[in-house]
Amino acid sequence: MGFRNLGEGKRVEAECVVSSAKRGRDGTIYMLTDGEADVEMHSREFYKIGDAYFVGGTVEGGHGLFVLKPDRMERKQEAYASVLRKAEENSRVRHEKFLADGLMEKLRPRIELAAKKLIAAKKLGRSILLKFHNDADGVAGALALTKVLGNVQSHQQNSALYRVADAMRDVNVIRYERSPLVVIVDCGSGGESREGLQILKAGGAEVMLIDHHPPEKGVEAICPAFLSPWAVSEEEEASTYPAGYLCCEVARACGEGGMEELAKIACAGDKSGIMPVSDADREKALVIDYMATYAEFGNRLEFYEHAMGDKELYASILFQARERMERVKEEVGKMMKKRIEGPVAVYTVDFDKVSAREFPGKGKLTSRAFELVMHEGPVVVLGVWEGGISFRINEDAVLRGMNASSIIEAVKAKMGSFIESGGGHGRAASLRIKRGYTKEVLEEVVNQLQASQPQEKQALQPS
Ligand SMILES: [Mn+2]
Repeated sequence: MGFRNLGEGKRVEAECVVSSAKRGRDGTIYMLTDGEADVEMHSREFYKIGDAYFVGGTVEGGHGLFVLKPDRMERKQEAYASVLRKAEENSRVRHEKFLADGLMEKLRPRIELAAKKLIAAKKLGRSILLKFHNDADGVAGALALTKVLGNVQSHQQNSALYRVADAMRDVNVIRYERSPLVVIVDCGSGGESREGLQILKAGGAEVMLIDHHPPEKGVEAICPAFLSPWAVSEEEEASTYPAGYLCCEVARACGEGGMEELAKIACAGDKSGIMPVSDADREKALVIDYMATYAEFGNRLEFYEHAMGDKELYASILFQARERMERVKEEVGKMMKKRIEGPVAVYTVDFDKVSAREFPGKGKLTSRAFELVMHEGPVVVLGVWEGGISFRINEDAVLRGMNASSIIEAVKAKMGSFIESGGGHGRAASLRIKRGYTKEVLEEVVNQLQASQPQEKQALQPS
């Protein structure tokens, strides 16, 4: 018999978890939850938040203010999982979303599952590690989740992949926690992440993945909560639902208000058109991108909140970021070379000749170059530097069969020993190349793009 329908003098026995503790006038005031309901308990003993017990006792008090007077309190850690599961099932979520298009309707159960898990995790004082990608989308998503979770441990992840090395570090962080939940935002599902996730899971973590990068096969099975538009769609459009936006929907489902701004920053940062964004949203995304490029691994979220709230700092970063963008745009334009005439034109830009330092990063530089030619019919732009190639492909070219991740897979299959890692979306992706082999790999990429050119007869009419 649990903590529901308490009454004065009633005898209660239940498996429960200590969900909070605060100092009272005479000892500690604990809150116990059995996953369905809560009850207060006053005690001079020490009980740790997150520990599971079997409790027996009598209810005292009345008028809805009941306190449990225990006569039995026994550690029973094996009860934790079932109390947690009940708490998740009993979490109430809000159903209305910012967007209710076909894809989002299909994603609704996954959003609500993520929300229930976060509500229950918060309620049970569960240990949470929040990992977020180092760009505006990842940061906006993580900020949205902290509105629900409060001050949890958060680490910036300076890669879209979740590598084995990341897993090793994270397993070390969580190894003394019981039932840790690791939430990964805007990274971690793409190619070469599965092995890392597998190790993270083996290290004791429950993994919640909130990402919109095309997932590597087998990733979903590792994550009890897998919130990815690719889970419900195989179309390229799945990539246009940014992870930060998905996090805002999760936060809303948890009952948080005021998520619209963060959702729009995520959309502005990832150049997604699913929500209308203003110049102010774009500015904020630019400021976060700039900061995230310079921030070290493991950087915490408070840093971003602080800068967004500090007018002088914000204005100064915005000024620097814009100035850098402008200068780089000019240089990039001069450096672009057409490698293939068409039907799908292919351009390359050698970034080793551009004076950009860390910001904008190579992906953003490629986007700048892409913006200069993206309206000139079907195009592919390759940003190239020693050790990497970044791909941008416009809609017209995708319609003609060009796909960045397929090209990358073909190149990997042919010269895998030169490739460190590679993957991404169909329209935007990147390759990391072993030092000294960039030229050879670029030639192969260009050959693949040549081989993928549509035959004149099959070429689509311009839409
Ligand atoms: Mn993203």
